[in-house]
Amino acid sequence: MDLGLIGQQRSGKTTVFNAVTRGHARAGSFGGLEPSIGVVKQPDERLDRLCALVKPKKMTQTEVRYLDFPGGLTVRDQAPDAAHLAALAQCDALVHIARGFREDPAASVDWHRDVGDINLELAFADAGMLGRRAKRLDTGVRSGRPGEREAGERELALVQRLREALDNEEPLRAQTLSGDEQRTISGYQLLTNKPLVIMLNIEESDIGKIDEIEAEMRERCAGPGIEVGALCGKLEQELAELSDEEAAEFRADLGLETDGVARMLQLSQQALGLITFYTVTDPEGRAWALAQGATALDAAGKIHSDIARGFIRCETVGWQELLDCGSYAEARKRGLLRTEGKQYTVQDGDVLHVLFNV
Ligand SMILES: Nc1nc2c(ncn2[C@@H]2O[C@H](COP(=O)(O)OP(=O)(O)O)[C@@H](O)[C@H]2O)c(=O)[nH]1
Ligand SMILES: [Mg+2]
Repeated sequence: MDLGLIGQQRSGKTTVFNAVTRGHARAGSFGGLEPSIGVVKQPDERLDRLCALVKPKKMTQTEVRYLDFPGGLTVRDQAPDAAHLAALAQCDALVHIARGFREDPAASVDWHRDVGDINLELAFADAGMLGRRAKRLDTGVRSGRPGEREAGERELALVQRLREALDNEEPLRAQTLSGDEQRTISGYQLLTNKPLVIMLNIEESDIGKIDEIEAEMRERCAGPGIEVGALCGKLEQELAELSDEEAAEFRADLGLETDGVARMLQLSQQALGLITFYTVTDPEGRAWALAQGATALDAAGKIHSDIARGFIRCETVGWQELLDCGSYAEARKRGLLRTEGKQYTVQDGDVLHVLFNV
């Protein structure tokens, strides 16, 4: 999962990036527009507890990559760099770090305005992309052979529909598209169709009001494919430099209940519509990300294509049920370890064991 950090200049993107990656980032070239890339193992308490029970030799968390670009997305006198937009288009979701701290008393803090500005920037990039596409399709339709012409006309109609949506200030993620239409635009390098997480980077003195702040954000920004949250980037960066125990203690002293970084990861996963399932046997306990609504066969395919090909059936139990039972044997005895077929819709938190034959 690749997450691209976006926002105004000096909104705290690099600060949050450093907090998330705990300084273990692969430093890109900071001179040009090359992003820094940080690979983060997603903390997962459920996996920790499952591994503590089953005691596999190895524990593997899901991985998330964060991309941090030098500069912001709104450059006052010039359009955002095309390479920057193209790199963002490769991401699975965008995380907007909005400025909510008052570092400089003279600077105005207005996260709602900033979110609007950045969304406009993304919509502008998409409108440009679709406009160029429309021009090319139009030429193709005029000169193409009859068979090609029909496909071109269909695509052109779709592109025009999307352009109208943007003109009406609707992001593409709010559009209902068929599977075919989604496939068509998947190669377009669009941005407003991506899931979006808006993280407000707040002042340390506001951490007591996080719930209130998030409620207001939800009210003003909610929409399909959008998640909102608040964190204090500077504080999270400081906490990231401590050991887990020290950080937990510090957090408790501050009355900060949630780990801002873990929360951002969780919101990203929610925006992407992903669930997590587990495979926990010796030698490895592992968490896997899967699209909501995916089947046991899809899950098997994530693990290995051979396992999907030779799929016979799977056994599954909820993570909490397994912990309550204390062992697979006990879960089986109590009838909680169920046998399911290929078409079973995997639930978030399922512990799966696929039986296969190759
Ligand atoms: N007070 C305060 N300052 C912050 C916070 N996050 C970032 N900053 C400061 O804002 C400035 C810009 O941060 P940076 O992460 O480089 O922003 P970027 O341009 O978006 O990458 C730096 O001086 C940070 O120390 C925060 O949560 N609170
Ligand atoms: Mg930066």
